[in-house]
Parts: sequence; structure tokens; C-alpha cells
Amino acid sequence: MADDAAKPPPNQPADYTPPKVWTWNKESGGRFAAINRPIAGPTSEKVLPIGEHPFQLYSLGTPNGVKVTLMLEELLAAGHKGAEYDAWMINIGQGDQFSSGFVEINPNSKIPALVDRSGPTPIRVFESGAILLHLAEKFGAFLPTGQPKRAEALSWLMWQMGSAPFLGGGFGHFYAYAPFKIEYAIDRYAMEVKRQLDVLDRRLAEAEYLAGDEYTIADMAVWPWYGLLAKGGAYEAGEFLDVKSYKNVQRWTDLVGGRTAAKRGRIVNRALPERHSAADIDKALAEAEAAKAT
Ligand SMILES: N[C@@H](CCC(=O)N[C@@H](CS)C(=O)NCC(=O)O)C(=O)O
Repeated sequence: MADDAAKPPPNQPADYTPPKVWTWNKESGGRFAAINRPIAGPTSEKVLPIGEHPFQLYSLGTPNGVKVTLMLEELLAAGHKGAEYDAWMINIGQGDQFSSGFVEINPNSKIPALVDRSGPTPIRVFESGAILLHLAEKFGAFLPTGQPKRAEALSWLMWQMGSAPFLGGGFGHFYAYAPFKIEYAIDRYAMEVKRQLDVLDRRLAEAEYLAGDEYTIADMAVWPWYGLLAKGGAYEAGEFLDVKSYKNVQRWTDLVGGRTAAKRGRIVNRALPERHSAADIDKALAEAEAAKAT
């Protein structure tokens, strides 16, 4: 019986006991092994490019990046001309996030990072939630000023910032990117992600948008991650997580995804590597339409 107790559960790696002190003595394997490391700071010298617009965005068209381009496109669509931006691509697969220029604006070496050059002194902002809040406060847009709506919007914004790492770094990593499948890890994170989808589904059953009847930065933070997941676009896990059963999440995903700013924002730093004017997006969208038609 004692032998049985020592056995790992089925499908779990059996041959690892953590050492007393962890050291980085081998590549961990998996999709992002080449860029992961246990230390911070720059690894190369490079100055970031600066365009002519008030906002300089250094990013990539991942869900965290799309939160910001969606917001900037919403601001422009709402007539806030001061929200013009240059979007520069940071190729995280090639380690651009570890250049000295990028680390200066985000010591955490992760996209997105924004420099607000609209005033006399440039202001760096990192963490997508902080960037959304900075822009919302600056333009007085997409964040209610009155309570309780403001508290509700900020609560869902912070919910996203706390929850998405379980989806991306937890579920997505172990389901799609880890070098081998670990049943325990996949079960743990599938359970959590389904719980999160249920949290959203229940909220969106009682309210049109996350903060209530108004579209806010909370929707802009959550949609790029959970909307993508709901449409089966994240980790090819749509069927596995039975995403179609979350009917209210589906309704809201279509609602936000149908917005012009969503269609524009999601191609920046992806299909469209750099954005310096509205015309860049117009052209890329027209080309995509033309390619579809042929
Ligand atoms: N909490 C951060 C997360 C940002 C993040 O994880 N960015 C990823 C891409 S989606 C990244 O830059 N990864 C590069 C790396 O980890 O080296 C935010 O919301 O801004």
C-alpha cells in the first residue's frame, strides 16, 4: 500500500523532484522556451523609433496588444483627434522586448507599452490595464464618471487583468504550448477558465456590457481575450471548453466584435505591422476584402 501512495497519478511525469534551490540549467522546452528567462533587464542596445503623433505604441497584435489599439481606434472614431498614434511592432519571438529602448519604457519587457508625448514631458505607461485607464482619463471617454458605474467598470477591468494569466499562462500554455500534455495542469486550468467563462456569462445575462448599459474600457480589456476564446480562436480549444454553450458571452462577443474600431484595432501590429495613419488601416482592410473576393 505504501508503494501505491508514492505513485504519481496517471499521466503525470514521474521522474522529477525539485532541487533545494532552483537554477536555470536547461531550456524548459515548449513554444516560448527561447524567450523565457529568469532575469529582467535589457539584453541588447536599441533606441525605439518615434513617429509624429502624440501617442507612440510599441506592441504586437496579441490580445493584450489589441486592447490598446481597440481603445485608440474607438477614441478616434468618437472624434478625439488627439488620440492619433504610431504603432510600432515589437516582435516578442525575436526578443525585441529585451532591447534597451523597450525596457526603458517597460521594465517588465512585455507588450503593450505606450509613450504619451502629447505634453511637454513624455509619459511612459505599461500594463494594458494602466494604458486603458490613462487614455480613458485623458480623453474623458469610455469610463463612466459617476458611481456605481465607474466602480463596476474598474472592477471588470481589474478582473480581466487578474484572470487572463490563468487563461493564457495557465490553460493556453499547458493545453497548447507545453512540450508534453500534463493531465493535472490541463484539468486545473480548464476548470478555472470554464469558471471564468461562467462568471462572464452570468454577468452578461444581467447586463448588456460588463459595466452595465455602457460600453467601457472593461469590454475593451476582456473582449480581445475572452471574445477570441468564445469564437474558438484561442489555442484551438473551442470544442474542448464547449465555448458555444456560453450564450451571453457569444452575444456580447458579436456585439463588440461588430464595432468598426474592433475590426480596425485587431489588425494593427499583426496583418498590418506598423500603423502611422488611418489610411494604413483603410488600405490593409481593403486589401483583405479584395483577397477574400478573389
Ligand atoms: N499584464 C500584461 C501582460 C502583457 C503580456 O503578457 N504580453 C506578452 C504578449 S501578449 C509579452 O509581451 N510576452 C513577451 C515575454 O513574455 O517575453 C499586460 O496586460 O500588459
